[in-house]
Amino acid sequence: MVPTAEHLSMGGPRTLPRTANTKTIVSTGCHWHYATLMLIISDYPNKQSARTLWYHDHAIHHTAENAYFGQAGFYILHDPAEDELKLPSGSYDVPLALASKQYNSDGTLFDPASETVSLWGDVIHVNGQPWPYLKVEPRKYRFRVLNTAISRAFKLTLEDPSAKKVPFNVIAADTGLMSKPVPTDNLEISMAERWEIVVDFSAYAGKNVTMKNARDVQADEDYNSTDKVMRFVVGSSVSSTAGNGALPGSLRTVPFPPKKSGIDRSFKFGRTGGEWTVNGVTFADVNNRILAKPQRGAVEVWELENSSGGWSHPVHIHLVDFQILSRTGGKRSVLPYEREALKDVVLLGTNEKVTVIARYAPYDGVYMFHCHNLIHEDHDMMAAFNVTSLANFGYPETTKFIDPMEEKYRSKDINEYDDKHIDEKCAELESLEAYTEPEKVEQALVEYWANGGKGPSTLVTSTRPASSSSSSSSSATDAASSTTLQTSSTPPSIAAAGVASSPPTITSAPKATSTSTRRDDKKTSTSSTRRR
Ligand SMILES: [Cu+2]
Repeated sequence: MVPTAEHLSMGGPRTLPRTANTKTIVSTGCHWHYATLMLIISDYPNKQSARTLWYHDHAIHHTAENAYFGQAGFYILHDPAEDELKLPSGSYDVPLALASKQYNSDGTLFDPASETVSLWGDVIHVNGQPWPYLKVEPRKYRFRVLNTAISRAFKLTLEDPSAKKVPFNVIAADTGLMSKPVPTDNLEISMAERWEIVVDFSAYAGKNVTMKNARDVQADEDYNSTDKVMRFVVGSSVSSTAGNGALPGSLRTVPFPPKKSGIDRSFKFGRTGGEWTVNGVTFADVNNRILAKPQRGAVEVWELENSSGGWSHPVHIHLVDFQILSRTGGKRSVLPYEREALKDVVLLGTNEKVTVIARYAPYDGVYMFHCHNLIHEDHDMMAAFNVTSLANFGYPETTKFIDPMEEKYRSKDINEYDDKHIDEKCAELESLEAYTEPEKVEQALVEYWANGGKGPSTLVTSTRPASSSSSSSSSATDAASSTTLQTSSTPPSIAAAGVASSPPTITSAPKATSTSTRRDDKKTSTSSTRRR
């Protein structure tokens, strides 16, 4: 049994204001119908625009192993505006959760629990299957690509049988649709990022299209077959032409934050004394781990710097949707599709410095930001920021999530899982009235800051008494897609794509990547297990 704590990685304004618990709230194997709870608690923050969210375990110091062993899944929101675009839908809208695993010689999964540096993995999974294939029709598909790997970033390409790159369009990111489709022939996706792409297979009827991963992605360690991801086996007939038209020239008006110059805060993601740190602080440093106190609703520019040498760090900021303004110091600039997107994760490549702008709203309270290499996060590259309250705004919430260590939010042992106890717990959660009217809160904050921050400006925690409850309905939610990917046990014919015709043989399995002893900075940047 390992401790778990849920986290809906939605980054958007409605992220749960939870900091990591230090005690078990539920244990693996318990009766925990996450999706059911979502639906029962109508006030769970589903009031976001259409987007591909995901949830994963977030128990302190156990996030990597729990997510790695499967406590992760898609959580997809739809909305009418997106439906009107007539994008590929239904069986032509396929979530693809990438991962990278390492197996023991007896076929069991290697346990990353004692890993402190990175778990690269040499076996690429998609939706839980190693190197699978998917039968597709010769038409357009929407793929919601999510990287659930705990340490590996991908740079994806699609190749036809002659190894020629297949072009595609990127249409959406972590927080939903981008401004417009961005054509590309490669896609960089680091851990926890979501990028949605539309691929047109119409020119490939009867052929295979293979999703490949580049070599030498950032500073990640390569193995024999980590350049292969999955294959699309394109059939010869199309059973429906719905959603198969030309992509719209514009997808939506993305709510980018108002422009602002200057840098409000800087954070260095580094390696200090054998620990992964943010500005030299680890999450275990309870008294110092709140590194910022943005005022509620304020727009801030944060500079994120990778100062750890030969590593990359996907930085995830809870609560907010941010825009990537600049990327300097490394080999890349802001990528073309990143320019059109609002994000909740951004990859800080080797030596890179990235600036992001966001409105710290609508909720106040303590939120985390951390590296989404989950090994780094567990050891202990995570910090917090406290969005300070503005009093007297008439917010409807009866509950202030200022202190996650408040007794009523503390982890508790749960032993009763019958309907009665579940109903009681749901009623208790519903009574918190959390997130009931985010639109009103957003509006009040925008007006407040549009007036230069004047008005009811006391930066204190509201002491407003509880208001009567107001109800609201949740948006439609989907459980993880039921789309099934086949394993490659009966591989399709393969032309000259340079891919083995059966699950590729691993000729260079990972050496002991587990390093229970912490290494110093110098050693980690020249790890002897590296391919390069
Ligand atoms: Cu990291």
